Amino acid sequence: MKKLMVLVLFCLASLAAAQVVSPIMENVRGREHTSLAGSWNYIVDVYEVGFYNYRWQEDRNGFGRDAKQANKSQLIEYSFDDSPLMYVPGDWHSQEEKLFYYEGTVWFKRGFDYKLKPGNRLFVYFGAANYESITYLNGKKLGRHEGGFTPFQYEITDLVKETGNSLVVKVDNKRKPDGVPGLNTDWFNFGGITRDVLLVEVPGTFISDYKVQLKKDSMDTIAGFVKLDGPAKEQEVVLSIAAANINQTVKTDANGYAAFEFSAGGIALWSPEEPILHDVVLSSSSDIVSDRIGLRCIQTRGDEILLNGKSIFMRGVCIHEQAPLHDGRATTPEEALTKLKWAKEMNCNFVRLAHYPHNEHTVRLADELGLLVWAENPVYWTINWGNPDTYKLAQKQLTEMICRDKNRAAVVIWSMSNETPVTEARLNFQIGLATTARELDNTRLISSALEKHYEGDKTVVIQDPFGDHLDVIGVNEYIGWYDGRATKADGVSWKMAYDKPLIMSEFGAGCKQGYHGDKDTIWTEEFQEDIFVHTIGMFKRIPFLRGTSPWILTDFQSPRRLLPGIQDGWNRKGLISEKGQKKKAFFIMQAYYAEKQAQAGQ
Ligand code: GCB
Repeated sequence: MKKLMVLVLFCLASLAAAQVVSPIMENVRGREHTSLAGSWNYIVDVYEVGFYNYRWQEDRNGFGRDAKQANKSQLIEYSFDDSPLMYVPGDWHSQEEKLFYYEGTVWFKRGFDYKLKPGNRLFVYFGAANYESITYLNGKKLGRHEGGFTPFQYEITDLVKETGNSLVVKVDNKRKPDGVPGLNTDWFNFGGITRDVLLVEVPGTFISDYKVQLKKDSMDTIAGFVKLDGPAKEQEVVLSIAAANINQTVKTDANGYAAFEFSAGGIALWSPEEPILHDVVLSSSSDIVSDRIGLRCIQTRGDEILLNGKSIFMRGVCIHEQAPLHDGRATTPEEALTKLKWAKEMNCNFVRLAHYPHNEHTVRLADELGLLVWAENPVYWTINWGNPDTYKLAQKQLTEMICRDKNRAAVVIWSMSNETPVTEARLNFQIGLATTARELDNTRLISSALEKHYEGDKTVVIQDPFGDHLDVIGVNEYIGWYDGRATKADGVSWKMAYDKPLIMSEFGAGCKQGYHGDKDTIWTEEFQEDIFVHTIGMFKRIPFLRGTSPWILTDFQSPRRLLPGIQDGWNRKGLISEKGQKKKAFFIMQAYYAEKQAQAGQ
């Protein structure tokens, strides 16, 4: 009975998600916007006094009120204006030494002036804040958002003043057993307002959301929708793609929604070799928004992955959102570009953006550069599978990720999770997520990085009941590192229970760049290199292998990695060090991918 209840709950939650048009506006940078990047005042609030202190119970907004002393005898025990400054977007650990290991609440405040044009509407948009945030404008609570890697927005049309606005954000990065991710990860829990904050001005009725992509399994039919938000919901919206002579008019219904489907025969398709993006313009009588959108078809056939009808091998690498050349979270497009260019230099056509949704600019750059993307929901290792609230949170973050990136041709895989041990509760949870993903976007492939097991000591078997629900099977393996020595790979063969493509979504070994020795000495570049050599030898014997993404492009900070003199707080499995120096294994992957590229004639 309990089992049934859980399933019913997941199904209902999935159905609810199917109604969701994006909770955030599509293509926020394509609108009139003002960045609030810069110095914000901050208050470190270890004891949560800004929120729970009895003095604030009157309105429960505490520090959110940004109170100022009204007379010289008034007691107010905080002051944003006299507090130190920190750069937003950014994490607090890399900006203030005292906060390096801090996990808790920090309050941020930024003042601004804004002259809103009559009839227009204003939103404050956050690219992400890790992990939970509560936002206030001029003393009024706008809302709460949970999940550290996806965007959220609040309308502030009726609250904004021409001068002296106070925007306060409480950000709390405490890890929680019921959170997504949960208590345990292998990356640094960077707290802060880690992505852009924008003021976005739009007309009274505006084009809030749209999807312009090829229809599932088609190479010449565009299918999608447009959604208006505001009082004038029933309008004609024109979709034009000038380069392809496309001009389609649709009429939105009483909900401001119109679906469309039309032929775009002969339109140039996007691929890693030719990452063609079309200028797409959507215009209604009150609004106009343009975007650069690629069109491509991704499918599977048996154990093959087909891009625009052609079988491909995905030459990838995993990437964390670690800054490429220093401590801290990567926050700028330049940093994202540095890392994606390293992937290109390694002859990649694919990046696995692990283990959570990365910055929108990263995905847009992948579109421009021609890199296929595996985008991942932060369901990592073990989370509280039995808790319906944890499920809703995972589903919400998945929804926010898919809504944000649904127009990016580069994204070909939605990954539900990473290394989640098989149990029944976990299976129901994940089936619910896969169902949601398909309902929201049936044009992309669904995957997950699964675990595998051995039959005897020479046969690796991939058999996980969740595999039945995936289009592409992802598997992480560490032969030579966590699993025996490098030469073990020579005698191992692989068996899979599905006629589906396999991506080896992780493999690798730790090494300190510049530390040399023989191939039997752990942490040397030679030890890591040797593991890659044997692993690649093994890959060549797996007939259903359709892609690989080694762990990982660059060394990244992780509080689990403590070995003095070697790790010092960094996971050292990077192919490139935290200072941008390439390790020997980088060149092994580069050569393997050059060979794969030559075989494919690309
Ligand atoms: C894994 C995880 C990844 C870790 C990596 C490691 O299997 O998926 O998040 O960082 O192993 O270095 O152990």
